[in-house]
Amino acid sequence: MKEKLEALRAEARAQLESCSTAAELEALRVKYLGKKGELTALLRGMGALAPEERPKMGALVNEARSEIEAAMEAKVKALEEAELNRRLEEEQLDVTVPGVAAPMGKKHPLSQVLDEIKDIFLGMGFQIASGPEVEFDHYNFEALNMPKNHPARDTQDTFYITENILLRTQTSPMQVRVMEKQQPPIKVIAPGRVYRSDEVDATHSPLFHQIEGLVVDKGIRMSDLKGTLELFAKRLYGEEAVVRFRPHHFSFTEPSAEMDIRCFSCGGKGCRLCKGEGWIEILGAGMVHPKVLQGCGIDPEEYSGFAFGLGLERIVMRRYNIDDLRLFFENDLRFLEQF
Ligand code: 2NL
Repeated sequence: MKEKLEALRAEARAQLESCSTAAELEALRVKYLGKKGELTALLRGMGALAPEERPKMGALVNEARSEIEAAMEAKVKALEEAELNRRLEEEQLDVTVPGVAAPMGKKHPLSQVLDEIKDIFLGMGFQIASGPEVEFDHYNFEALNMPKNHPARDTQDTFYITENILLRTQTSPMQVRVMEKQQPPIKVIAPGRVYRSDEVDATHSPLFHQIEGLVVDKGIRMSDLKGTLELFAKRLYGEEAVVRFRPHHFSFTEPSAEMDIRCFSCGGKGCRLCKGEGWIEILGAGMVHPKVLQGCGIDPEEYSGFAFGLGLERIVMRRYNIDDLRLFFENDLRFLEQF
């Protein structure tokens, strides 16, 4: 029996030595240490021994079991380490390989110029107002001195949702809301989308952008309008910019004017850009009509104000020499990447 045990130990040692996978190792564990394993079988065979032999033999079998267990444990460690090394080798990652650059988006040209214009007015102490694109007829027309059947309404092909609800055709309703809520001093700009039922072509779109401004306080005069807007033009077009004001008419201002800038392409001689005029129209403006102030709860005897409005697309088109408005809204990357 002693020889048998020695043979078993030697055999187990050799098989463990040559074993190379976890599955093989598990099979060896069952074979030698399992309930029906060979060591257990040997222990059972001890009944045949003389009683005084049994403790000695038992100790030997336990010694063999400990040895095989220790060898197995060592093998498990060795296999795990080998597996780890294999994976480290295989999954090697070279962190010095240059990455693939993700394509960078950028600001839409309309947003770039809008942000520039906002910054100019923020720098002059204006606040930025906002408001709904779906408006009441009251805010879009009525409060701006354009009652139903007023001829000025016909020039703005309005998208009506119901008889009294529409898509705003101008950004003025935001400013009407400011005046209703807040007593002067008021100094806001109101940029945003506006909608008109126009056929799409190179110069028309049912959606475009306006920026309006409004200043109301005691003693606001036409000279404040002119100074503010001339400063704006110089900030936007450069210190050399020259402006002029021409009389005009809007229902919500009186008196009203349009501001031109001397053509920055020909310097006033007349060219293709200014259509031979020498001047380019930039914005419309005027002193807020007393009826408009009154309607918004501001006393025109105590306060006066000026307002102005400009179209964003036209400014951006002239700046970058863009001849088709539709390019702004198609979001073709080949166009957008150029700004
Ligand atoms: C233009 C001209 C203008 C205004 C807009 C305005 C707003 C209020 C009261 C009075 Cl709440 N006026 N806005 C005034 C004059 C001209 O826009 O050609 N826009 C593209």
